[in-house]
Amino acid sequence: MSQDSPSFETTPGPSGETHQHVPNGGPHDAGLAHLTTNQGLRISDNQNSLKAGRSGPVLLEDFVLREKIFHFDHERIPERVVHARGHGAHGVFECTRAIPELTKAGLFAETGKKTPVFARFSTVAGGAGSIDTPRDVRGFAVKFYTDEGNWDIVGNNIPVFFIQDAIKFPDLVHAVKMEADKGYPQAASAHDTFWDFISLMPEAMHMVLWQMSDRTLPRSPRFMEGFGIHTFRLVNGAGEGHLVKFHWKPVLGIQSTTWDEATKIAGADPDYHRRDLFETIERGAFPQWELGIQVFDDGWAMEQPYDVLDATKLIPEEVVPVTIIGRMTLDRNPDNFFAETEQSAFCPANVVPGIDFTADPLLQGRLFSYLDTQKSRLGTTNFHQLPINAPRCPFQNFQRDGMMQMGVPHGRANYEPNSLFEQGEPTGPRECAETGFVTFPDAAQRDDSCARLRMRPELFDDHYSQARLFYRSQTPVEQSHLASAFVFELSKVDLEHVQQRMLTRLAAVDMDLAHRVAKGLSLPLPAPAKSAAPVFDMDPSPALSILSAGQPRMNGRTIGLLFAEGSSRDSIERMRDAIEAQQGRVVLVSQKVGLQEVRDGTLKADAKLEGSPSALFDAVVSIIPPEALSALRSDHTAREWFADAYAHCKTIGACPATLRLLGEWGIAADDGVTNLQDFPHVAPARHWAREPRVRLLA
Ligand code: HDE
Repeated sequence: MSQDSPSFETTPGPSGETHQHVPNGGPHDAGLAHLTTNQGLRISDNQNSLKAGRSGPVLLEDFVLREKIFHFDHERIPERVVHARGHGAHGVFECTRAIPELTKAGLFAETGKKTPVFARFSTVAGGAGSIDTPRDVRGFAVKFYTDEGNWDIVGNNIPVFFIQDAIKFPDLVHAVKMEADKGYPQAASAHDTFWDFISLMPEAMHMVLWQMSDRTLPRSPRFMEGFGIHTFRLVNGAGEGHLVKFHWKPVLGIQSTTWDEATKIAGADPDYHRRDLFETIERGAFPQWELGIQVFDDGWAMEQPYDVLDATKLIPEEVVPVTIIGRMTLDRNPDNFFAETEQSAFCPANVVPGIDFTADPLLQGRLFSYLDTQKSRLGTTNFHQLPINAPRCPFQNFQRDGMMQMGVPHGRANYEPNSLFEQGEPTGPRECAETGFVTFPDAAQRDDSCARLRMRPELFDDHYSQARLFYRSQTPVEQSHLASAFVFELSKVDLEHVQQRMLTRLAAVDMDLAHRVAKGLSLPLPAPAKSAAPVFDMDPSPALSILSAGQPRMNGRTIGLLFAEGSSRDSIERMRDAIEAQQGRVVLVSQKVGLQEVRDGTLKADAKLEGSPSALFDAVVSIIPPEALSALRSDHTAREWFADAYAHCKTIGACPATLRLLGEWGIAADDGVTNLQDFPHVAPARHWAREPRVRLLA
């Protein structure tokens, strides 16, 4: 490590990467048995403050108390202005297909090359203490600690964005966050100001269709796609550039919950997603995503009917296929949420040689914002020295001082060039024309006038074609979810002129969609809004639909198994084996917790029925003896457990006694209500044909 970089010790972590610790004898030296003050003084009593006499007032002299309270008073740091609620994990990225012909970036130079990563998933609108499952876009940010410096893909789980130009971002965020006068709603877009703004921003139409789709109700980050959104630039060793879009594809497949499920999960477990990721990693079932790229050149881009630098547009995978080049495995939870996840600072401007930006005006604004926000959130320009943010490769320059400087630079030279010599060599680092980062010279190619204009490129004016593409690429079930989400959100809007205006926008997207939403709101269907550019039909893209990919698999899913005293332990264990054989997981649920007498021994319940609604599981199965029926009959939670599983279109595995109970409760047997034998084969499937029987859909 160079003389200028902070002198942290490095030790290998489980992913083979190096993992930085606070310097020797630091505040969290695990080897130290004694409690000390921050000055290293051993503390004799951590229970009582220093008083004048046994019951006398506390003395100002008590520096141990004062130091402890002083530090506690300042424990909180400002939360992120957006993406405040998030959780993350460490892992490793492995290049599975080298692409030196496209980029000189070292992490893609050889197949098999491994790079440590830290990933953080987040909601956008809610505060740090809000819930994990609101209807919201999810952040998907990954920091690659490469040998050539840190590279961050700071993306979302949706491939497009609300706005085209960074200058609108503060307006967007103000509109979606809690209303300025009321201070509510928290973590919700279903309110006046959001839809007022959106209905005035036709460029947001494509994104709001994604937002109203099931994509914003992910089952957990493990089942989420991620996207870099913007078009970036790859540059190879010969200096040739290609345009690129980045995609993360979850190995377990994409899956979402229903809206009703998401709201019930929010009540039962506000930490559903962070718990899911943490516990899955603890169990060793490491989640994985494949990194894919869509590569195209400038000439092709110029021929498209949309502008690839417009972040409200995507390139269908059917047009430019996604090539998989690597795999990310998250295999280590943070040791400390604050030190790592909360203090992690991502920045789209963190790139490495071989990866460059484009002139996308949204991206360009982001290049400024992230560095700036860290100064107010982490309090110092030296946030890059925090272990979670520091590069794992040596780094050094002549930036000096600042608050909380951890490095102790050596020598007199703190400027460059200098002619101070040490052992015959000039002191300190020098620029490197051969291997240093060089900006790809494409900025002015598109518009050689280079006039300074507050304008957008012409193709940015088409706001509806891709929104239409998205709607028409969905299955009928997804279309009805989408229309219902619009009805729900707009039903929370008190301003009728905003509802009307939004309907004119939807009519410009697709008349069927607008008609369904208008009907749901009992409003007349207005004429479509005028489009600033011609709207055209694109070929539907099945890759944009979640359900087109088929039914979910058992791998990575959780099954709730209800049992009672007197249940057959043997049947329960056979069921568990069959589920685990397919990499599923079983949670044993009962009306009581702890060890229980069952027919052939004892069995310990993992969870109490009350507090473990079926919304927390991917499917449910019930193995109960007839004598348990009367206790279950009078238990409202038990009834809801099955009724919700049914309403959320989940598979219900039922023993004969359970079937009787379901019959009494009017829960109709259908394809998704199976016997115990069939259950493990169909369990994770959703039975959407049931939905119109249990829900009024738009
Ligand atoms: Fe961000 N965004 N953003 N954003 N963003 C932040 O940076 C910003 C945008 C995204 O897990 C902030 O450290 C502007 C698009 C993620 O820590 C801030 C614009 C996309 C995260 C900021 C955008 C994102 C952030 C707040 C419009 C998807 C969380 C705290 C030009 C490609 C990263 C922070 C994490 C966080 C600004 C638009 C993704 C204020 C100005 C588009 C995943 O700097």
